[in-house]
Amino acid sequence: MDLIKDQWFTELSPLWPGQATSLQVEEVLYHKKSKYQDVMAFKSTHYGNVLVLDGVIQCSERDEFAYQEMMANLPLYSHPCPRKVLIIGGGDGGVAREVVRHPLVEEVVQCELDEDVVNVAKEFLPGMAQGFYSPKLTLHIGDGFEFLMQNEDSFDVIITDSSDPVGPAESLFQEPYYQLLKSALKSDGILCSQGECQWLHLDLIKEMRTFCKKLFPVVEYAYACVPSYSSGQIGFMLCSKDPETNFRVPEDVLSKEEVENMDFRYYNSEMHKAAFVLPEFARKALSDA
Ligand code: SPD
Repeated sequence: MDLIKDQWFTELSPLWPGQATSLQVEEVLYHKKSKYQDVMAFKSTHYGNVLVLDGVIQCSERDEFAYQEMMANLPLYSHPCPRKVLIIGGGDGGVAREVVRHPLVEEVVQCELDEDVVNVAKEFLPGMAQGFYSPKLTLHIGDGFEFLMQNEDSFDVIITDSSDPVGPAESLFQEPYYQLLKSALKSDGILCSQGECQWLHLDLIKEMRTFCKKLFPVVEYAYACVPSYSSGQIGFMLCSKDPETNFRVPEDVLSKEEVENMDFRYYNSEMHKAAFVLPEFARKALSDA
């Protein structure tokens, strides 16, 4: 199917039936099939450069910071000392960019399946890909499942920055993957995974929350507003092995000056707390009662 018609890219997917997001295209920068998926980057008229995988928008230069800052900092600021971090996926480099600049993080390992995505990001999304050049980061190209199996009891924080649960990322939304995440975390480890959208995928989120609750003593769902994602929102599934973790209150509350010095554009301590406050329909669906 043609993804671009009359200079408009339209994002159609069975994951959001009856609706679509369109962005006006100035120029297609890259469009090829990798070993795993269809990879496209285009320059849009109002959202900067945009990365699209299998027809679905992954990030735009205009609003990527909302997702990447929250994906990285919700777990990092919920852990008392996040020294060693693993990122699964995240081939555009935006989450890595955020993780490496956290002052307590010493070592970051990233496991991305598709090297073509990394190369496209380096060429067309340089603001995101800068994380790849940090001396704290080691990039491993390979399968996340295999990597987790070989690294038990190793990480303070694991972040899964995946695409949606169709194609290469489907298994990353299922219980066996979370069992592996659990075993790769240290005894007080925390995970944060792409948790889809409460307007579109409440049943999936419920299902994920149910199996996460079997595996972890603390499980929470948070969200951020990202205009270029379908329905304008995306969520994060957060789990901790430490029963004392309270995701809703950051370990380190940042002053206005600290937020400015870190150059955050979305994350601050108030946003951290607010991200867990859900609208009533979602709160009810995701509560135990
Ligand atoms: N519906 C799109 C979800 C995309 C989530 N992953 C984005 C990758 C950004 N680093």
